[in-house]
Amino acid sequence: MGLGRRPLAWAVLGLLTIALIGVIALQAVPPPAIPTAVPKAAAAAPAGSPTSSTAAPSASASSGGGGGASTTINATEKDFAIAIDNSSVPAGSVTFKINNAGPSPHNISIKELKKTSDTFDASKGGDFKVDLPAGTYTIICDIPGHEQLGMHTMLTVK
Ligand SMILES: [Cu+2]
Repeated sequence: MGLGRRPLAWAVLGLLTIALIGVIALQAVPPPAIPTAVPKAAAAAPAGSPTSSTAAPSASASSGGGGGASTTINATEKDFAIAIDNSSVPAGSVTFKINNAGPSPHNISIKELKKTSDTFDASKGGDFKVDLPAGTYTIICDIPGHEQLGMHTMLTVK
């Protein structure tokens, strides 16, 4: 009677072992799946735009303040032309750094405002500081005849 039962017992044990391995294997698979699912759910929550959209207005508000700017423009004059290195500047204090590359004496004048710098001889120069509101200005040399000979250029202030 022991001979008949033992093969059956081994077979049952074998099936139980296979079943146990199968259960262990099935249980081993789900754990990796759960960790990947949790990060996705966690990542979805921060993506809720209300928090990220509130950050953008505060960043643009900090850059909004723009008051009296102070700008320098290098102005090189010669017979007969004016070259400025910046033709579009913010409203506010503007300093022209004048260099007369000669040979005639020259100056810098804001035609619309009738504001004129000192006149500099050849190889001389100096600063000419003016307060410019927004607008479009004609920069000339106001020595008679020089504008007509070509000493004029445009400056945009905004
Ligand atoms: Cu001139």
